[in-house]
Amino acid sequence: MELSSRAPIRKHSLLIALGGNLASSVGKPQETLKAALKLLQTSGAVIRATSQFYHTPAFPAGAGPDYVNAAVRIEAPWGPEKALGVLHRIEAQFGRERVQRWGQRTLDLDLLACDDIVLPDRNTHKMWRELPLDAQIGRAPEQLILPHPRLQDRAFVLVPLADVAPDWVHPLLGKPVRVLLEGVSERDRADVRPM
Ligand code: PH2
Ligand code: MG
Ligand code: MG
Repeated sequence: MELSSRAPIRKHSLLIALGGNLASSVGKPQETLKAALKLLQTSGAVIRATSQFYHTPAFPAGAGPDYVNAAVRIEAPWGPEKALGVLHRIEAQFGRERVQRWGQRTLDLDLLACDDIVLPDRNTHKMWRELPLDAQIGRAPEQLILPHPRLQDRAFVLVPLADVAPDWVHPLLGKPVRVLLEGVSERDRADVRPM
């Protein structure tokens, strides 16, 4: 088959949150995060922007050592499911074990958004987005929800995200990251400290 007759590979713009609060085989969380960025590149992603690295208190409060959090904006020929697979594979390479929801971890790579894609649909998304905090602890969605349903709630996600994609508009909330950040408390924002 001739090259020109193949369907063109679609590039996606992906927003990814990085976090960790336990040492891995490569060292402290910041070293793990840097190594994960390299693996994203060798997996075929082009990194368009990397945030500063931040120290953040574990959420929920008291749930272990402080985290290092960051965010990246990448371009890659991966739709949401494929991207999730790549992220899980990289997490596994750094010894991530999925034991406890919101438990301590060496590396957490969360897909925050893929272009303006909404998954699985607006109504299901709204249900997960508006789930009260106590219900969130006992219920984890089985299907992929995009944009990440907690994105707008957490300073440790929004502060780094504002470094890499301040103008990305949430397709359901209709607000750019810069404005979503104004929705979290001054106190939560102050807890996110550049390293
Ligand atoms: N991730 C969690 C649970 N708690 N706390 C902070 N500070 N940063 C995180 O990335 C984080 C968390 C679940 O993924
Ligand atoms: Mg997470
Ligand atoms: Mg995760």
